[in-house]
Amino acid sequence: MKRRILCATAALAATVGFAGSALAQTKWDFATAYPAFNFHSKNNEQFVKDVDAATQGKLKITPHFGASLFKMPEIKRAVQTGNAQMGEFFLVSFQNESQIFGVDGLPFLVGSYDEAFKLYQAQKPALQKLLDKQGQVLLYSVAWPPQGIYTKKPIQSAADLKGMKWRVYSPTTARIGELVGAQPATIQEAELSQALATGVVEGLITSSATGADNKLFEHLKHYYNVQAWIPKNAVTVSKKAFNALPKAEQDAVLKAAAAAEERGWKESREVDARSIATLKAGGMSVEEPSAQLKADLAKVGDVVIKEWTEKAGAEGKAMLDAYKASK
Ligand code: PCA
Repeated sequence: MKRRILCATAALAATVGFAGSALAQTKWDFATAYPAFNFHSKNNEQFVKDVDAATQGKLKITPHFGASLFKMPEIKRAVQTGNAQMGEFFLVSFQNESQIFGVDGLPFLVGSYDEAFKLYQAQKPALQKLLDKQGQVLLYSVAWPPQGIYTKKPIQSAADLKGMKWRVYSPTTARIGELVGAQPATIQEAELSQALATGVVEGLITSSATGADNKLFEHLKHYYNVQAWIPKNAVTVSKKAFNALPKAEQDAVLKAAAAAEERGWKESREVDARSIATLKAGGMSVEEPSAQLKADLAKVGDVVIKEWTEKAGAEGKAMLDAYKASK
């Protein structure tokens, strides 16, 4: 009888031991700013699933969509300070911190996804270094579709943008607004629908995807496919959180991140075509910009690039040179 009790105790200890190791689970919060149905969000969700599968559930990442944990401008700092272990943010909106974040928001520097990817490769070493200094590891970075102009009223030239309530998301979009005499106002995507409904916005530059996600056709009637630039989101993890993982889990994260980057860029291209169809179906007039508008925007673009290059110094120049050499 005594032996039996001992055996039972040993079995119980083994069970507890096993449960203990099953509980040795790391939990991360992943703060994002875009709705769950957005293509970046879906890509992030797949990343989370891949990590879960590859680590047999030992690393559980909880994605928080739609700026529900932190607003987009706060996400980067949240990862930096460890308030969220992972985050996704829009790089160009942090250009005031460093010009390196803004290179993919420069007008008409790239003319296609292939060029945007080359620009990313030229930016990447400096970007990784900068994020590392800020206590983060860059996991992946995925492009939004090319940026076009949405307006309430039709526009033929930059002069038609004068006085327009102009939603901006970065120092460059604010500067463009200033140069054309519009009235720039910073509004996050999460607040865009409300800003449109209350008439705070009459025009903006963003992607077909964001236009479709937010049903911009309910308030704005014109989309000009100007393909001004192809900006990116970055997904980062706190260096401290990453370094605390066992090597096998670190490898699983990096492998899933590489897959997410590849999948995301592919999806971005496809989403552009789908979103333009959605805009049309919603009653939006999708147009090519007039020759005058193109010429006006090219001029504004030159000013913006010149100003950026002056501020970005040797590091910026090296980045542009590396990009041009890779083209
Ligand atoms: N959509 C986001 C960032 C770029 C884009 O296409 C936005 O408008 O905020």
